[in-house]
Amino acid sequence: MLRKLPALDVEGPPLSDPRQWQLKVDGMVERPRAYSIQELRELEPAEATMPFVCVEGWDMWVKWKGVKLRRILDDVKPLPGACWLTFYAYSEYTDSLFIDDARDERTMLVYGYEDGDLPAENGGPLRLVVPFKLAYKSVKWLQRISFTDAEELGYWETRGYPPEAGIPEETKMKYSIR
Ligand SMILES: Nc1nc2c(c(=O)[nH]1)N[C@H]1C(S)=C(S)[C@@H](COP(=O)(O)O)O[C@H]1N2
Ligand SMILES: [Mo]
Repeated sequence: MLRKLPALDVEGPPLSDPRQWQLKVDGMVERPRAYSIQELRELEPAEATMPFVCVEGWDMWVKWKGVKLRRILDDVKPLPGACWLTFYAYSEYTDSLFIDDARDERTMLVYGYEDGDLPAENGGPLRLVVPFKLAYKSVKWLQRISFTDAEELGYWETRGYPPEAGIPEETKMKYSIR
């Protein structure tokens, strides 16, 4: 039995109706578009139990369900020079990823958790999960992804946390994270 995932955030869940939720994908792409949660659920699903490591000193295995982010890249077709992605929550919370990390097999847009829907307190209806980076990269309540030619520092990164968000070596060993 896995431990329950804590709810840790600066803003708390939005009040908006999940059925109205949209993910917009824009910026330096050939085909900007929006997805409803239903449209994301119709794409090939991915399920994986992966480590989740918070900078505050907790880490655990979590079973997620969603779609691989690379599938979205195949749809929108990043333009040459689009090397970074910025992820926006409904709030002022943001973070960014280098495009190679966005294409990594393990990077997911998540709508399911432990065989159910992703709870609102953990970022439902939709969050990013980047299991090989510290969890502040894993933006909850994801509403927009924008492709850019430069790194845009995230909420915690403008407040002093490292933009690489590397997981400490001993924790990487514990979970065999490459
Ligand atoms: N929108 C939003 N996403 C966020 C955060 C936040 O404050 N707001 N906190 C991050 C941090 S620091 C952690 S550890 C994880 C916690 O995810 P959980 O609440 O599902 O455990 O969410 C990340 N994503
Ligand atoms: Mo965190």
